[in-house]
Amino acid sequence: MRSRWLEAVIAALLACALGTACAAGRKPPRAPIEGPRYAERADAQRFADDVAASYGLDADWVRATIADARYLPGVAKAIMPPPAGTAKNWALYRSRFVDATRVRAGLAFWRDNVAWLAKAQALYGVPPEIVAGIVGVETIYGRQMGTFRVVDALATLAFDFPAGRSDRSAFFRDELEQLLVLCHLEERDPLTLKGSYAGAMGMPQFMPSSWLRYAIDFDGDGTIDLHASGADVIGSVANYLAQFGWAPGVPTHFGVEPPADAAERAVLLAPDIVPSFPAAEFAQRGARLDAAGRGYAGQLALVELENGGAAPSYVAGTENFYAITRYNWSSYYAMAVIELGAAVAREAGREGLAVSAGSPLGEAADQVVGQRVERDVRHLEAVTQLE
Ligand SMILES: [Ca+2]
Repeated sequence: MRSRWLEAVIAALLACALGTACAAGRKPPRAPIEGPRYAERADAQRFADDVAASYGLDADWVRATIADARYLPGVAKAIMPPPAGTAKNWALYRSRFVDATRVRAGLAFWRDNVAWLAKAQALYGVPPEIVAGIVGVETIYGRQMGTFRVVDALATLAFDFPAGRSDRSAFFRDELEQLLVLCHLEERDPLTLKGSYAGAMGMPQFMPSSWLRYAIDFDGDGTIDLHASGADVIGSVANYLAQFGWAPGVPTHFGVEPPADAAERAVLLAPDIVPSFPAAEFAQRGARLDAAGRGYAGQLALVELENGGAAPSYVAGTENFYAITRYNWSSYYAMAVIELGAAVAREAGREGLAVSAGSPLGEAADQVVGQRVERDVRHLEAVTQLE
């Protein structure tokens, strides 16, 4: 059995090496090349039995689901880190994510969802430009949500995590487990869900565990739809950031010139993106904050963004800059979200699409949000009981 499995893997890898889809690099191919199913893998079936027993799920359903999952060579390839020596480059990163196409798509998303953006801001304190920035950087507002079957992607990374980088198979086994729980609770077919090579789903690219814990039915139609409902996407992203410490009314960052003295600069850079110093200490160590930063009462992080061979860029990040990195652990990501969101908000302002707490959803929608909160509480109770 094992040798047939290996033969199939080799055949699939060979097909990948010859195909143009995999040659495109880290972008997911349109039609992923499929390797063998996990039906014959004893470890995968043991996993299925364990999950079924742990959560009281239908063992036949779990076994059949895992048996249908396929090894995807493109997924194993995409999870590998960029080649050693690839210089970080904020200017290049920014140009990929803050461009005219994305801003235009962001404006359309904003226009379609202005009342939901307002509602999310009122309920969670997360500004519309941050929610819009995240959805834009993740998927260009739903245009690139991933073409891999999530069960295939997660099974590949759970059972055949590639050698050559730190092993994260335990993380992906957990996510595969959470996918099964999610599909059981929400009565979804796990064999039809599509996502990224890492198993992230929908417009906001939620992993199954995040979907279970933070996704909400913001429009109250009875289902959480992160693929097509702008309302559910907006409510879920705002809820996620709120749960990870978003502080309403606090800016994400301030302008700063770093200390000229290398030793002082090193002290401020040491905690990386964790806000660790008051404005006064920035000043004592020779950093020059802008006027708003000098008056800020909270802690700050000196964030350095490399620009390849050119001089780095710096910002002073607040707890809200840090909150955005809980969505994706990268200061480059957070800065792209902030700048794309700001660009979309500027365009929306020009069109008179300002979001204010008073943007009307209407009484009926307010009632729906109330019902939603009750349903979310029941949903969370169900998840907690399963755990
Ligand atoms: Ca919904």
